[in-house]
Amino acid sequence: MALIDSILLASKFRGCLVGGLLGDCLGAPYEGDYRIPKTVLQKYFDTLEGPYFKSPVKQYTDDSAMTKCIAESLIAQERFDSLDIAKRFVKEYFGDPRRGYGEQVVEIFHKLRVQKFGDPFGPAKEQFGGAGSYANGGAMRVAPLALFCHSDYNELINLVEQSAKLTHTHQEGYDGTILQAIAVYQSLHLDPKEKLDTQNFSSQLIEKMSEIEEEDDNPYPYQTQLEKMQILLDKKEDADDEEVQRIMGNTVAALYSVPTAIFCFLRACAPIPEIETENPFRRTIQYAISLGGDTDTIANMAGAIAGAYYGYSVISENLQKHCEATEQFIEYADKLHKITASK
Ligand code: F2R
Ligand code: MG
Ligand code: MG
Repeated sequence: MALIDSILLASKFRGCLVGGLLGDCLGAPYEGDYRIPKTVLQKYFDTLEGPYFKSPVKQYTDDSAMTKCIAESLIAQERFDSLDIAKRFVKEYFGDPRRGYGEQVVEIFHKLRVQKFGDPFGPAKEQFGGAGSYANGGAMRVAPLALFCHSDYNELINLVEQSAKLTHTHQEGYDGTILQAIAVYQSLHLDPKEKLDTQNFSSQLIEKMSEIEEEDDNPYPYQTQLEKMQILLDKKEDADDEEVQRIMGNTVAALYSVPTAIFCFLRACAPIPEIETENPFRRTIQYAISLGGDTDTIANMAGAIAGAYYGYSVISENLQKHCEATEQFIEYADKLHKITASK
């Protein structure tokens, strides 16, 4: 792993949180679409990135609303506090419920409130008849915690699992959250001036997920999905979008969206046909959205990983100006950097 100095690390913190926010805001209008023509997205991004014009900001969704809660809790408590995070989720949801939350997760917020937070982990265990949620709601909000634990891998795994289990007790739900956090962690520790070795990046993820999944009941679903990703990345001829959708998936299931987001980041290191930009961060989120399905969340997760790798300086100012709460997310990143620097 490269030695990352404090200035670069601060930029990576900002890149991660702002990158995730932009993926959410820019991907949200397309959430649920089957696939979005590359020409449509090219025009959308060119217009937003071009000379600034005044227009209503693209609003963030539940992805960033819940990310905000985790960031604010870590900043206020200077430690991981599951009860505090649960309280913030509930306050945020009831204060601003129209952010496109998952259909079932809101039941947890109701129960937590009625039960006065007696057991912050209790209601999540009752979801889906006791099976727990396997969706990507834990992964989409985990970036601030990955930043907070950037210097301690074991702490990262432990706290990320706990953060997920406030809402996602299905193995695929919390392991997907861990995978997203590990991808951010790996990106933070790499020097963006050196060419990214995509095969090495994915091999390291596979190795780490095989250790995580060793302790689970089901046989290695994420490891298997990441191995498929590696084959796609290695293809001499570009995999077409239909093949990527079919193999990686683009749904709300964590298993079919977290590895997809990682694929988007790794694939977008190099040019992609019909995506005309020299900027690899923009290419990442533009590509993620073009795959359709859970566009806000896949672009959010891909954006957080890409931002943690490239740093803030690569993210277009004009794209930022068109998104809600950018300044707030920069502030979170700076505060988290300051707290972790003094830990
Ligand atoms: N909810 C959405 N999008 C719907 C449309 C939003 C629209 N644009 C609007 O503005 O209204 N997006 C958000 O939800 C995803 C994250 O979901 P989360 O937080 O994980 O929620 P939940 O409720 O736990 O799971 C979501 C769905 O997944 C299926 N599911 C999960 N576990 C299951 C299980 N064990 N068995 C069967 N189904 C399971 C269910 O369909 C859940 O409703 C993000 O995309 C975020 O952007
Ligand atoms: Mg959303
Ligand atoms: Mg979504």
